[in-house]
Amino acid sequence: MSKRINSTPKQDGYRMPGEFEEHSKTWMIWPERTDNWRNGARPAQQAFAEVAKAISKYEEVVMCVSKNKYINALDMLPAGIKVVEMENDDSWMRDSGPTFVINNEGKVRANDWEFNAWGGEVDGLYFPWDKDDEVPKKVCELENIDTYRTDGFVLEGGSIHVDGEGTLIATEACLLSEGRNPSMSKKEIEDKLKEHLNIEKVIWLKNGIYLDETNEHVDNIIHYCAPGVVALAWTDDETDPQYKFSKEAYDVLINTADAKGRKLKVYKLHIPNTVVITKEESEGVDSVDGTLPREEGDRQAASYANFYIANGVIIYPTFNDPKYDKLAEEVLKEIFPDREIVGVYAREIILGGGNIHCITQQQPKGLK
Ligand code: KQY
Repeated sequence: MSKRINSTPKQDGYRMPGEFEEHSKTWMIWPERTDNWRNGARPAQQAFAEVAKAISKYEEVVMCVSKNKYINALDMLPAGIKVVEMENDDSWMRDSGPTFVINNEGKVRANDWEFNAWGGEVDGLYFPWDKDDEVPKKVCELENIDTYRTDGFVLEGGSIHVDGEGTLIATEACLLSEGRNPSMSKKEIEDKLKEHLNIEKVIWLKNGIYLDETNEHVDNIIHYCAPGVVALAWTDDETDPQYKFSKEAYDVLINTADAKGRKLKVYKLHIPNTVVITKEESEGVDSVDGTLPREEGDRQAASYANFYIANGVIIYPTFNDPKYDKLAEEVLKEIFPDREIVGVYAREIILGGGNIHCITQQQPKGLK
């Protein structure tokens, strides 16, 4: 049985490992809400199945599915993927799921952050979100992993990236947003992150990806690839509003030492040509009060930085972009010469507001 622990990971000698450290498995949630996913969520389910299939060639994947969609998911997923019943409000395991931590003996625990659908009553993306908020507890119960619950402190896993060696990168646009922890100062938020992830230094970027509905999660603009190495979403087009965001982030990253005093090596990952919602795509989404509308012509926050590192492989989003899909693959090959680089067509995922990193959550390999 999993217990709730009243201290903090730091006090107990646990730290959040880098995503590039070895995993025991990947957790995902099956998409189904028709006010976010078009055409009864069927195209999104196919895309999620492709992502799960690609990862499962390298490590175990567990797909959490509501009671209603359990048989549908079983039918659509290959036999090697474990399917477990778990109620949810949507399918963003990076954000609603647990953030695992590990100690020097290889024992694994997890942070169970308070989740409020990216901004609660201020600018949250749907209501209610109580089932999502229970996901970490249920995942950890299945794994017999003890948790640290942060009642009163809201965070999503996609709003942080760590190197596992003391440094965390986040955006001010997200972590200091009104809908998360408005009564806490920047310093208080940093202190909380230090206690719960066992880091020593936060590198603050101002913004993330232009029009990202999560208030600009960091995992859409950068990816920690190894200690001292970061991939950054980039554009050379100075007239694109993204240019300012990426240029400012670049300047911060190349001019800030990490917790170990290292200078960061920054790789630029050019964003794809602008992805916008078509009329047909917009019409396929049920419009519901209190949920973000999906309008024809809306620009999507598409970025190749939203890839996933699994054991021996990088799973990165492609957009059928004749130029930049290939360029992203080349840059990723240069960054990760020892991993395979696998692209999965991700248009249906970005139409829901996120990408491959946002729908996956790694559980580190422990010794248990
Ligand atoms: O990008 C993410 N991490 C999640 C996006 C949530 C979108 C909900 N419509």
